[in-house]
Amino acid sequence: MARCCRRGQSAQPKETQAGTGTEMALKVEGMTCAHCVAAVEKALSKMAGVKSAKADLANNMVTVTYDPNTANTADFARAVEQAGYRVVG
Ligand SMILES: [Cu+2]
Repeated sequence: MARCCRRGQSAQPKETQAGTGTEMALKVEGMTCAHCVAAVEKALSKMAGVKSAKADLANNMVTVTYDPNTANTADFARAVEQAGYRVVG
């Protein structure tokens, strides 16, 4: 079995307000294939208050749309790390 996923340390995410819900762009290190993208999206999507998570392998960005009253943004980096990746910005 290919070993494409790695573990890493945490970093501070950036936060921006956008329309309905709040949108946060996370730069995630370690995504190397479609499986990685799916794993990161799944880890974030299943969190309480998260409306959607969209990962872009080309630029290593993950856009999370969430309800700021429900989701704890500090947990996003932790969820990404538990999936085996690292949030770097
Ligand atoms: Cu992968």
